[in-house]
Amino acid sequence: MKILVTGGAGFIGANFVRTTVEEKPDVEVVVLDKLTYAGNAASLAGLDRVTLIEGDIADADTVDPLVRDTDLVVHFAAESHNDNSLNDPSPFITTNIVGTFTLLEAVRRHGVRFHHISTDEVYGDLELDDPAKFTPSTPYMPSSPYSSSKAASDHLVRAWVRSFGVEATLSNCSNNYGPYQHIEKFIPRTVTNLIDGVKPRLYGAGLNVRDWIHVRDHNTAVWAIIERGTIGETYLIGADGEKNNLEVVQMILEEFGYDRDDFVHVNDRPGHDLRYAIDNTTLLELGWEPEFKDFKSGLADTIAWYRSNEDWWRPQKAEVEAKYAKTGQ
Ligand code: NAD
Ligand code: TDX
Repeated sequence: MKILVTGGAGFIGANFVRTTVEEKPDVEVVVLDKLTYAGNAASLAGLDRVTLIEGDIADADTVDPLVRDTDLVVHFAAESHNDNSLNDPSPFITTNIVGTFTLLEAVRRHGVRFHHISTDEVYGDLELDDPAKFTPSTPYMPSSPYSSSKAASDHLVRAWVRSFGVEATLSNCSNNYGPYQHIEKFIPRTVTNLIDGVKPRLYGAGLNVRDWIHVRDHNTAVWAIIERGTIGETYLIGADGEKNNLEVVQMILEEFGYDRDDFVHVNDRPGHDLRYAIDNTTLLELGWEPEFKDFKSGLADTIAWYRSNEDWWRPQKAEVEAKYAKTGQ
């Protein structure tokens, strides 16, 4: 079986390619990745049965022959960072919306199976004191340019299923953590700051809640949906990992052996979503189960990975922090 993985040099995509190559000996992988600031060929180093093609998912001439020659497209490629989308929304529109449209047209032309990776942020946010969780029938209410561009892409996929009979499934996952995550994101930023002796930065009061899942569990769920999911269905991926940002910073500080209060409050994110939480019932019905049920030990593994892989992240650290300095974060 041949699969085309878009965004396979990014955080979740690279972990997906690694797991796939290790665990599915009959699968050959082609990665299509633009290698933006968030893509890193080094995340795929040392893998057999993987070909990396540098190219843009919004370029039909690049996409068409690759889709024609594959059995399945797993679509991870995106502009993925909320803070960047507030500074400049434009690449979010081109990649997340036009890019998804371009892939959908190609799978429609060639009759290829498609799995679309999306986010729980399309549902907007929940109140902190609301016991509700997101389900596949929660109305879309995205808050940021990032989440609204992902929402648009989800709508395109469903329309191509219904109008053109494209064989697609969708998944909306909660916040991932694990190895190979870009250091602009909360957990790796905090960890690499502490490695550098810099205090973690907490946006606002730090009471915002995220539903953390280990990236490996996200990817085993994606395979469960590809293999056992129903065409046209949307599956929510989450592993009951709700924590507020203050708790996460304090757990990381403790893992480093520092005082729990050794962080600074910085400017809040404009429009900052309060809480995300996933009801994963339909995914459990596919027989999927998370491996990383203990956030503390998954976090400790992740911290150890960043400590031993400084070569991978160091080249980006100064630039990432210079960008945050401009917004007082
Ligand atoms: P990432 O930013 O780490 O990686 C994105 C990858 O896409 C990079 O390798 C980048 O070079 C590539 N890319 C960007 N624009 C491209 C283009 N026009 N053509 C080809 N490649 C392009 O992102 P991530 O965190 O790995 O997220 C992957 C997917 O998962 C995204 O669709 C995101 O919306 C979704 N998601 C992420 C999370 C999370 O917690 N990180 C949670 C739920 C869903
Ligand atoms: O230094 C920080 N301090 C801080 O308090 C950073 C970088 C973030 N935060 C807060 C903002 C959020 O409440 O931490 C939380 C997590 O922030 P991000 O890592 O930027 O993630 P988030 O905005 O929640 O979005 C992530 O999960 C859903 C991914 O980046 C998205 O791609 C995914 O769709």
